[in-house]
Amino acid sequence: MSELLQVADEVRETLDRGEAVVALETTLVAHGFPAPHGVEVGLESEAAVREAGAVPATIGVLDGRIRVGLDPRELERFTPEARKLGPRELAASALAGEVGATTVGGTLAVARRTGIRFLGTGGLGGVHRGFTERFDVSADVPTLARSQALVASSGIKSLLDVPATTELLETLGVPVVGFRTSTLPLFYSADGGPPLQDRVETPADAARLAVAHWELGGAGLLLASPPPESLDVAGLIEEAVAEAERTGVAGQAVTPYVLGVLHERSGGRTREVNRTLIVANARLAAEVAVAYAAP
Ligand code: PSU
Ligand code: MN
Repeated sequence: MSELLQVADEVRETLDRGEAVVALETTLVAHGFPAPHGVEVGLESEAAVREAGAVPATIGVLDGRIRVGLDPRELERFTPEARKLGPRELAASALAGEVGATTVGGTLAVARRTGIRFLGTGGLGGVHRGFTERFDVSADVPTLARSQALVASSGIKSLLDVPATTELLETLGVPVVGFRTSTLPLFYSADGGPPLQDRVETPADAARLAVAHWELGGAGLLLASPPPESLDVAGLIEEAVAEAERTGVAGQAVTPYVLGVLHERSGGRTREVNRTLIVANARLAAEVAVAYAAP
């Protein structure tokens, strides 16, 4: 295991001192944005985590190892050619010596092995639209249900079937908690989502809730924070999802395809909102991690 999993010294030392660490994924870097914007978003997210007083641990597969904590030059290797890794692909990709970009699910699986409890992302993966015809549920959800970790996101990616995903999260016992909101943020847009029963007003309250949930043997929680800038692109999403379906784009390719179409058709506006919300969620995850680590 020690051979396969390589934790950066700074991350290891910070964890050993019981201080705040936030896991970040590499799928966003490789596939969430057209190059070179993904790397910029990754670096900005790391900077936001540091500003909040935590240490970033960006996770990905390089040179036969599952790496926890990457330097900027290593981050640049996560180009669109990188393989997208959910939890099931981690081992094979490492053994094959590929460059592997971890999704939220893949990142959580590694974070769990490493003892990292906080992660920031854009929107959680979930139940894809049209799942009754063609089953497609992101491994993000079951992996979160198995990990004692809190994920800060702007809700669930609204290109998915949001009601079906919230039902599945309930089935799996994953609390969905609004951060200063009483409705679920819809990724690009702050409003219009289903009501949430639980909300918190501060990172310290979020940390307290996570601790209580974990004390009861619970596992993952989703902390849902509205995007700093809100954009209503429901029509464009319909269009892009229908187009993916028509052109036979399926499985792991759906999310990057739809995000790409949205970025293009919105004149780059979805890309800008996506960037700001990812960085804000990285910062929020760090603030909760810092509150959790505080004596
Ligand atoms: N959030 C974003 N952009 C993304 C993703 C999340 O703002 O590209 C990625 C994450 O890596 C997430 C993945 O884990 O999409 C889910 O993909 P799938 O539905 O294929 O499991
Ligand atoms: Mn899928």
